[in-house]
Amino acid sequence: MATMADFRYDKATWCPGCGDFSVLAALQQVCVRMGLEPEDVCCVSGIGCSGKISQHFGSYGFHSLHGRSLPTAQGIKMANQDLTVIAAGGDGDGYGIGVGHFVHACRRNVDITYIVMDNHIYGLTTGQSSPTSKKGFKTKTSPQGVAEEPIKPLELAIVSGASFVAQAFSGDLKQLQRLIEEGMKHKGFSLINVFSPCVTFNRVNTYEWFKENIVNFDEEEGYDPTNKAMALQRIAETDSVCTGILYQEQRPAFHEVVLGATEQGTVKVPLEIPNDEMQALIDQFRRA
Ligand SMILES: Cc1ncc(C[n+]2csc(CCOP(=O)(O)OP(=O)(O)O)c2C)c(N)n1
Ligand code: SF4
Repeated sequence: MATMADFRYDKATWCPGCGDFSVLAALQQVCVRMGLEPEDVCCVSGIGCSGKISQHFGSYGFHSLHGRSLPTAQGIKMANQDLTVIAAGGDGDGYGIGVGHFVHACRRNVDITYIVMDNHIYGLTTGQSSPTSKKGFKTKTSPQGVAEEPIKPLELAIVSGASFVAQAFSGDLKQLQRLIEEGMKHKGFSLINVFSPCVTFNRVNTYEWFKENIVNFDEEEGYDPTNKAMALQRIAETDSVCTGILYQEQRPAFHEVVLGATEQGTVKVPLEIPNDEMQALIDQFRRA
């Protein structure tokens, strides 16, 4: 059985105190707890400090292009449903350049888990505003304060059809682990947006700030994560500063819909095409 050490690869190069350390540790612990082996898992990331997670995590990995972790991860899952596929990256990566892929992944419901390390800033490129930066936040690219409204990833995910939407905080490792595990067990697309403070470039959304402001829906009496209207209303009431399983619904995963129960992903299909099938294909083109 695999141990934490089996899910370690190289030494993480994040700044001391970066929230991403907790996300990596939680993912490693959950994989061990779920009895997975490194060869059962594939971690796909985009570009950014957070995107380095696929180098630090000791499973199959793919460090994809900026904003492109989701199409890559979905392709891997469709090719091989036996793999547990994790996509991971930052708020800039996923909700900026990658936001179109995000919306389509939500409605498609491919059985992957998407972990976004949301620090409300671009860390790797040294502190520009990101799509989740709050209005008025002063950064290198917004010296007078961000002028736009922020993207709301939780609401966007829910209205786009995501079947599992959760939010966690790097400062609460226990809940973070539980939510990642629930997301990985969920059959379909799961988003875990993690408040993961950038201690170097974001001096506003700090650990202390999150601790003071977060409302934990897992502990809220009467909160029903299967009630979409309630989820949207309560998230808005906390200005999205909430944690827990926020929304969950059961519906078939994409591979079950398009491949059916008996068909397998392309990785299991023999490489050779029988001559008669090839001839039929050529004839079809000749007729066209
Ligand atoms: C096509 C393209 N555009 C821009 C960049 C530059 N770039 C690299 S990382 C990044 C932002 C990363 O921010 P975020 O996703 O929030 O991750 P963090 O570093 O904060 O973890 C940008 C703009 C790039 N690598 N590729
Ligand atoms: S710059 Fe920020 S996000 Fe990047 S490693 Fe350092 S603390 Fe983490």
